Amino acid sequence: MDSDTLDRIRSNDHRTLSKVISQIENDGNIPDSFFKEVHTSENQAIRIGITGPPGAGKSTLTNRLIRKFIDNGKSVGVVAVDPTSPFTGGALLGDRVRMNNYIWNNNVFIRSMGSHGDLGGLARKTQDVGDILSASGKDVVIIETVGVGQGEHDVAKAVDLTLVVLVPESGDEIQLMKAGLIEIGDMFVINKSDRDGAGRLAQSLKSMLHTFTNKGKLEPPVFNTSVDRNEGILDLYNGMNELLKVMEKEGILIQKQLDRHRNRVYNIIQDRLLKKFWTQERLDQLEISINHLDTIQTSPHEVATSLLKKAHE
Ligand SMILES: Nc1nc2c(ncn2[C@@H]2O[C@H](COP(=O)(O)OP(=O)(O)OP(=O)(O)O)[C@@H](O)[C@H]2O)c(=O)[nH]1
Ligand SMILES: [Mg+2]
Repeated sequence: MDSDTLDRIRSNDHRTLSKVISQIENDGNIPDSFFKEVHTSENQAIRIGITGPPGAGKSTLTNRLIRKFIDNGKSVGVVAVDPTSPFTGGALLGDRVRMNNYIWNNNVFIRSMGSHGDLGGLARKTQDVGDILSASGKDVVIIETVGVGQGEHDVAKAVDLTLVVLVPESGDEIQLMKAGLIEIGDMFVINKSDRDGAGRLAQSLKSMLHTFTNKGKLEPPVFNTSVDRNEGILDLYNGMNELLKVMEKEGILIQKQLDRHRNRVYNIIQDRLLKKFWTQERLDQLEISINHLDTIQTSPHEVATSLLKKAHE
């Protein structure tokens, strides 16, 4: 990683962006000094997370929002995070094709990123990629991720504003609560509102959000869209900008950024300690210790303690 690379990132060279992002994705050893430089040249892009169940219309919506942003003179970087599940693999390929419209546009950069099975690391990597896109001068960074589990929720937390996309079939309140989508959303979109049940879900969602929003917190707004038909996009776009303004005024944005900073330090240390601990030798020791039927007799706590003890010898 040389200073040329940094200059090329700052001058919005998309090929360099792509190369560096691959390196982050593959856990290439990028020195701290590089991230330090990236950090100082960050332009504070607004980071928007778009999450929701598979097939809810997140990519179609992202496409519409890209159009709105560039029509308003903003540049956009998009990361579509693929938790490498067999269910999203095919759809993601579709995303790439659909989002290809912007390939020659210097104000739009789109990338997908996989987890290689390491969901924990994905949140950290997504943050790093966000920094790179921010340093390239993008005004807005959009992170699309399928909201199905904790790992993806962590990714959703890597942003300033989380938009949860639901569809009329997304289920009742209890299911939504269970999926953990309620507490991560700063705003909600009920897409495919051309279908039955959209009005009903919007109503029950609104009353649920009203009940569950703590005093002093902002109550997340709910929008209905049919992104396929380009309906409701303008309201949503305006609503999002309005919400960002309020969040800034109320000090919520800065608080989120501080929380993120704390989390990142925490995650980086956790990742590094784990990596350092699990040397090939220790992995081998673990394998040996579970290779006997009588291992079952030894408590996992005991095995862990013994491995940890060896670490200090
Ligand atoms: N009826 C209807 N279909 C829609 C609407 N918006 C999107 N779709 C369709 O829903 C399908 C899924 O859309 P995507 O944008 O790929 O959804 P996604 O949430 O990105 O999907 P994953 O990334 O696979 O989770 C596509 O066939 C869209 O054409 C809508 O408003 N109404
Ligand atoms: Mg998608």
